[in-house]
Amino acid sequence: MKYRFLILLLILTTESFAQKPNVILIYADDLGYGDLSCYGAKAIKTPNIDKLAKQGMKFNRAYSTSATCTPSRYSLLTGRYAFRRNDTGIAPGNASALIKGGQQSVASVFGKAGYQSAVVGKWHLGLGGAEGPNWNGKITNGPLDIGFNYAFLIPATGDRVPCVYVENDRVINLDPKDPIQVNYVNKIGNWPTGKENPELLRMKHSHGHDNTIIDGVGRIGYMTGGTSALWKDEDIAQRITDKAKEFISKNSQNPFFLFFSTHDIHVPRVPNSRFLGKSGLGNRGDAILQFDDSVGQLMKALDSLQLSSNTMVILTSDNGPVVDDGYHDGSKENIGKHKPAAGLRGGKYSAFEAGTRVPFIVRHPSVKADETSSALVSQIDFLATMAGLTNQKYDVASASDSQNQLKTWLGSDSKGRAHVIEQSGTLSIVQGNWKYIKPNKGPAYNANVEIEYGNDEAEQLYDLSRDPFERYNLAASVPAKLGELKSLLQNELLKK
Ligand code: NG6
Ligand code: CA
Repeated sequence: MKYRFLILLLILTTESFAQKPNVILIYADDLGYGDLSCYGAKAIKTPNIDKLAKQGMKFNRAYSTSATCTPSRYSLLTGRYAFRRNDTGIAPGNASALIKGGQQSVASVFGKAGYQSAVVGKWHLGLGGAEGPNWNGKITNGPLDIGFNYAFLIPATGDRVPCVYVENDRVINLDPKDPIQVNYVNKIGNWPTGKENPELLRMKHSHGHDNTIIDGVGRIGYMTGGTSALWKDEDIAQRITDKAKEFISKNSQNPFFLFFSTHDIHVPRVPNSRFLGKSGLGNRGDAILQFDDSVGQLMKALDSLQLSSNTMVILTSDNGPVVDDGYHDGSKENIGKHKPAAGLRGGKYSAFEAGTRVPFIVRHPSVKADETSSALVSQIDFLATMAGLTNQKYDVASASDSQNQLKTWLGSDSKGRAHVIEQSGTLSIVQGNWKYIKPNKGPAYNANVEIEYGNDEAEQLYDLSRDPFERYNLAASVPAKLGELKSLLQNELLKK
């Protein structure tokens, strides 16, 4: 009897070790390297994320693949650098799908491993075939067509029309008698616009965002119809957090992958009244608190379902920070001493470090808790690393830029990648401590967002170990390094 019990115990233990780990990727929008208290922020407290970092590993040299959203997300999900295509700039809200149905994605890799996968939150990778998304019917070429089993989406961004949720392949709460019409070139219908009726705005725009007014906020693009389907900006964070929690609890008995892609802290920042005014830093700070709260709720859900010890949690951001990205929301006036990029040069859109160096936290039972790694990490490796984690073969040709960096992400390799490439208006490459920025004719500075873009017709070379803020261009004085990085980048560009 006693032995039988022991054998049963042994079987149970072996089984629980053999159980495939769940994975949650928490992907913030426009969250900067210096925006979390665990990354040194003093003016704001992010207790839930700090706890995650304490239980896991923090990376201080981790990069998104691009300084804007669409290309970052494309690379993250496919394992191919978006710059290899020429159509992956910031996608309009009615763009057709960049990842076509049937194409390999990290979700299809998880699917082969027997996982249930969900994306909840911001998509911004286009939807539909060549003609774009059919907002009033079945939306093709969406997440369900590339391996996800469930989707609850903000189709593009909070500041782009249509301001409606898509669940799986349909707009939800849509009245068929009031169809949605969208146009990104000309005004459609008779709903007021920010340009014509600024007196109707509850949040004024500072640049752009003067097209159709939805819920008192001017947006990019024109829409009319679909009144019953319109979202409420102050509810978005809780709405998607609830959907994520539902997905976790429905899948507590089987392995799952959750891509929790928050709207926070992108514009328009319309935090819920629970957070409004709480950071003292304006709406941007309040949105950070809201984001931290969402993270806390998900971690609590894992704990209460006893899933924390078998779930890998990764928290990162799609690109660097911007304070005024088009609305007067009090973020600029109230920023005080807070440094969203921890003093790194540039910001969102930039070739300089602040454009793509982002927080990156991994919590996993086998990661050494409360440690910081300086390994070179890139989000491009997500697909191959997840294939490594789940022991899956995948189509290497279509994910050729992605490397299995599981050892690095779990902390046992302290070096990481040999080099990382980042896309902005130009391309940058980081190898070891050195960084090269490819010459480019674009603007050096954008006065609207008050960010240095890093474009220069001259070559730029920086030694990030001695000059982390990229002040001294060494292109002329260290020609050997310049040549090395330049040809490294050229070789990468030649790859198919
Ligand atoms: C820009 C928008 C900005 C933001 C960005 C996309 C204007 C003036 N600016 O064009 O507000 O929406 O696109 O951000 O319209 S991202 O994080 O999704 O890449
Ligand atoms: Ca973004």
